[in-house]
Amino acid sequence: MDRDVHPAVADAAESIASMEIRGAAAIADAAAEALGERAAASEADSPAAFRAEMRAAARRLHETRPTAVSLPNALRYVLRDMEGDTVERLRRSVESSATEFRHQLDQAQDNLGQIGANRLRDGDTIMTHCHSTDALSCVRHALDDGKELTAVVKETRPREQGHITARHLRELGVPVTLIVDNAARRYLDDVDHVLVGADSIAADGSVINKIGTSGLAVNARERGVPVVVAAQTLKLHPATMTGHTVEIEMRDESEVLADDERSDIGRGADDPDLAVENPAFDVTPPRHVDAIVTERGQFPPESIVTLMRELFGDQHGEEPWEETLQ
Ligand code: RI2
Repeated sequence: MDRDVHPAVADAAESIASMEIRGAAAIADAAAEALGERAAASEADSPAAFRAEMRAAARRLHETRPTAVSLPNALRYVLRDMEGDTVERLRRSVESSATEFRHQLDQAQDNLGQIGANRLRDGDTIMTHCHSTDALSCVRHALDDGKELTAVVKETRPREQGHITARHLRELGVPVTLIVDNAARRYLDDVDHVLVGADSIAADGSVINKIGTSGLAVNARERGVPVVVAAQTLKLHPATMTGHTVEIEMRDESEVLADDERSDIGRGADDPDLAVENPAFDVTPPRHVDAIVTERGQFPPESIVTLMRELFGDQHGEEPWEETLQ
C-alpha cells in the first residue's frame, strides 16, 4: 500500500493527468522535478523509510498517463542510482539525479534540434501534427541557421494542440496556415516534410504519437513527402525490446462529445447505444517513417533497435518503484 503522497507529487501527478502539463518531454521533466522536491521535503527517519517514500512518489507519477515512455524513463533515471547509507546522502543523490536528468533533457532537445535542422532547407514548408517541443527544436535551429520556413499546422482534434504549435511558430516568425485535420491530404502537395514528435518509439521502429499521425504518414508516403520524427532517446521504449507493446491511452469521451451534445444525438443523455471512443495516440509502422531524429543522430526507423540495445541493454528486472524492492 502506498504511503501518503506528498503534495508536491500529488500536484505534479494531477497536472500531468489533466494535461495541464503535457507533451512527452515536459511530463518527464515535471516527474523528475517532483521526485527532487519530494526528496528535499522528506522527513524520513531511516534510509528504508526514505526509499519507501520515493517509491510511493514514483508510483503515483507513473500511474498518471500510460503511453509516453519518457515518464517511466525519467523515474528510472532518478531512482536507479539512488544510493547512500543515510537519509541525507540518499536525499542528495535523488536531488542531484533529478537535476542532472532535467539538464540532459534540455541538452538532448537542443542537440536533436541541430541535427533535425540539417534536414530542412531554406524555403521549405513543413506540416505539423499536435505539439512537440522536440519537433519545434528542429525548426528553431533551422531558423537560427538563417533558413526561412513556412508551416501548415493541423489543428489536431480533439484538444486542438495544433493551436499551441501555431502560436509557438508565429512567435518564431514562421508564417502559419492552420488547417482542420481532414484537410491534411489536400495540403500535402504543398509541403516538403511532415515533422512530428513522438511519445514512444518501439524497438521495431514504430512511432507512437498523437492520434492521427499514422493516417498522415500513410498519406504523406503516397504523396512522396518525407515523414521525419523528432524524438530524443528518452522516447525509446525499452520494454518493447522484450516483446511488450505500448499501451494506448484512452481519454474521456467528453473531449470528443460534450454532455449536452450527447443528449442532442442520443436517445437521451444516457443512451447506452451511443458509444464514443477517444484514443489519444496511434502507431505508425516504420515503413511510413523516413527518419527518426535523436540527439545521437538520425536513424532509419528499422535501425533504432541498435541504439536501444546500446542504451538499455543492461536494464532488466524489477522497476525501481516496485514495493517488493527494499
Ligand atoms: P514533445 C504529445 O502528447 C504529442 O503527441 C507530441 O507529439 C508528443 O507528446 C511529444 O512531445 P500529449 O502529452 O516531447 O500532448 O516533443 O498527449 O514535446
